[in-house]
Amino acid sequence: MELTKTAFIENFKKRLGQKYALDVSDATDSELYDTLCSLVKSSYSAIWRHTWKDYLKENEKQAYYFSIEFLPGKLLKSNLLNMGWYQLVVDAFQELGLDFEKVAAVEPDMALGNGGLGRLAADFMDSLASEGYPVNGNGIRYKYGLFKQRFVNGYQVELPDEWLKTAAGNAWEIRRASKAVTVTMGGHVNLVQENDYLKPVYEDAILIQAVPYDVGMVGYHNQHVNTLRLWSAEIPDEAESQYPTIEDRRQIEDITAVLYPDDSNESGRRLRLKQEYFFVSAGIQSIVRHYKKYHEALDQISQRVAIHINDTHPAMCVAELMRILLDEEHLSWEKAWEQTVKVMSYTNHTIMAEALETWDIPLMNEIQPRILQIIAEIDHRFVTALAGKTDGQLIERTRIISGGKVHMAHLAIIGSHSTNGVAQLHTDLLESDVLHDFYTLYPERFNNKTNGIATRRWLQLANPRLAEVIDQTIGRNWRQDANQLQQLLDHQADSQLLDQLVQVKLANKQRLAKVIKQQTGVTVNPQAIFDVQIKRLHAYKRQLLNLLRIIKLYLDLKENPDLAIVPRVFIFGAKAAPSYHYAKSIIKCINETAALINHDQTIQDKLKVIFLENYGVSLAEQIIPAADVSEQISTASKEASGTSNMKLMLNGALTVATLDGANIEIKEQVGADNIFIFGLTKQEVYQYYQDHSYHSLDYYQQNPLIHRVLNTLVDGTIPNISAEGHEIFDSLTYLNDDYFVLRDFEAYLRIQDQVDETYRDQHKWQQMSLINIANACHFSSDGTVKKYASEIWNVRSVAQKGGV
Ligand code: 26Q
Repeated sequence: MELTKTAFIENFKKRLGQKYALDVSDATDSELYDTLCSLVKSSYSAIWRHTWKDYLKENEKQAYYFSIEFLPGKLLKSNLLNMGWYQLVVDAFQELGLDFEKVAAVEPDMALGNGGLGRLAADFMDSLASEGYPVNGNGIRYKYGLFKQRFVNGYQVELPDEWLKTAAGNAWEIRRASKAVTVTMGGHVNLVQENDYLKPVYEDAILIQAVPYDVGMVGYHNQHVNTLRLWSAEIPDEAESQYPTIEDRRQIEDITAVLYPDDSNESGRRLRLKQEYFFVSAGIQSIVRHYKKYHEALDQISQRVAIHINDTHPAMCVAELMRILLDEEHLSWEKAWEQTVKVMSYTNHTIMAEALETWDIPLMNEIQPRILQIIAEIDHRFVTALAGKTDGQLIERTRIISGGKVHMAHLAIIGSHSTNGVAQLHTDLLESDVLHDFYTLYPERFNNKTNGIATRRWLQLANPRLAEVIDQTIGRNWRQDANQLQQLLDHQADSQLLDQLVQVKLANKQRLAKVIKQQTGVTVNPQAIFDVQIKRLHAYKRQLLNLLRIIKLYLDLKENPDLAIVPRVFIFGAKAAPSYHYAKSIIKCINETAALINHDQTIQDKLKVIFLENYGVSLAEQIIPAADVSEQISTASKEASGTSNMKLMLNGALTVATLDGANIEIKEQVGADNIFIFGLTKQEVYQYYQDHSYHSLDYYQQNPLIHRVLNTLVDGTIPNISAEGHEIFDSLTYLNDDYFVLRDFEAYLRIQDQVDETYRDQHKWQQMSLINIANACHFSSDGTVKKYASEIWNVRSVAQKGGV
């Protein structure tokens, strides 16, 4: 792949001429983008071919990461970086008189995920390729990704994300019609005795053509390209005549039309279950077909194949592999089950009880009757095997089918050899509480894998200025091995370096200030503290705690305009699920508070509140490098891990945090002096649950400050929120404040005072920032996937690392 700038320019001009019959000076950004992608793609396609051919030659065990969400964002820069072309292309574009950033901005975000879980899957794909693991992704090619968010009168409005309709389309995918499989859904099934097995005979079932679109996942400087395979639902050619009406066609095409927004409260949507079975069945069929091409014995499949179930959404993998091994390959139940459990592993991403997925039995029967039969048989054998050996109530609590519902987490745990949480505290809670019954049954299956982030995207690409300063300080090896970032710890006293960190942060804040000006019209002062909370809008994440403090500061400044506070710009980015009424009310209240404060001349530059529209991967890449303060303030025990905490830390922000999720591990890494911890602990939260001694109304009635702040929600101080303000007021008082916002309020104020005080000592602040950057390497997803590979999947790295 050695390439010179001159050769690249020549290739580029030639390709542009071939594709569009244009000279560089006449082409649009979109045409330039498309040409560049096409060059990149043809350059890695030979490596891509070799990668999977080598797997075969070496008879490598391969793993498949099944996830209903992948959230890669843009891929151009990431591919250029990983191929070692980045700087060369930037230079070449400059020589051609082209604006590389403008051309790169043409690419639509691939937003096939909601947030943490989908982005984690994308960071894992980057790390798996970069570490040379034979691991491929399996998901859905949604026609519409996560909705686009607009604010109208301060309210969230959702628009469709038509990412495939943009001029650029998806330049990275390859449609592989030849690899299509047929997914069977609906109808009825009868088991007919044939020779020595039962043959399922389907009646009135619908056949769906599952067509894979493959996206290359390019490893960093290692000649290794894995595959992200995304499935699209189509009408099978041979069945064209069976689907005469437009309605029938739509039924099929709808399956992969839209990504469901994270909505843990609403369940039972038939289309969602169809999506789950569709990509599970397509993926498993394609794995088995591939396996059979090169291996004989399906009763040994676990030696060559591992399948990962990312949250419960793909939990039907267990039943689908059983179906194929039983119905199509005629293995005995015992053999099939033994292999299935060895093949499967499962990650849990939530402890919120209401988010644990269940499906009504009649619905499951309607979507795929054979799968329900198999799940019922797994359930029956589970109960029978335990009967008499364990407490009957424990069996009732852990069985897969109960109360008229199929419990997907139970299916995933019983049908796999590994269940992991995503941060130590989360795993502890699974073992001691949420999944305690399963832990008593299968203690050896439980393990922790703390989440991680891809340092290539979140530092090298998002923050090139910081990356360069790091290069100058410790050399470039950290680009290949994130652990080297720890060497920065030897430079804590280097005041020249600390000054450089200030300059980098300032430049990044200026860049973000431009984005803010463009999007909101508000001018922010880059000298102020940039205080950032970016994550989905959820009651447990407590954006409200942040808002109440902002209101308090506003009231203080109105009372005393000369109050000496360190100026702050509060920056929010968050989408609310369209049906999550309460979360949308919080958005409205933040927007109205922002309007009030930002337009109040007396406040000047001391306080600004910015809620950026349409938070997503690309916006995160702009915000994170500019952050001074990272808000990680969920109610202790509720945030399974969090990953924006890791990204912000890596970019030198200091964390204000509760002892929740991975925040605890961040604290362990940087030390208590280099993070701002406050609030209830998990133990204290659980104690309140036990003794019911929390009465939030008392805090409102007895604490004058809380009284004054909450009143602004209902007394007209903040305009245009009469309905929303009352709704939130009531939730915090009469409805007893489920997430302990009022309980943690004063502790939050105190810790934020400490933040101010520390910021005034810039030397101290920059030192703390450096310690955070250095220790963020513990949260590199390269390290995380190595543990998945060796401790769960038993796959090995097959690529040699290249240079930096
Ligand atoms: C549920 C029902 C119907 C439709 C969709 C859903 C749905 C979709 C997405 C439910 C949940 C999700 C996503 C959950 C998620 O992102 N969880 C986060 O996972 C991160 C990665 O492990 C953690 O860091 C976060 O703590 C966790 O909240």
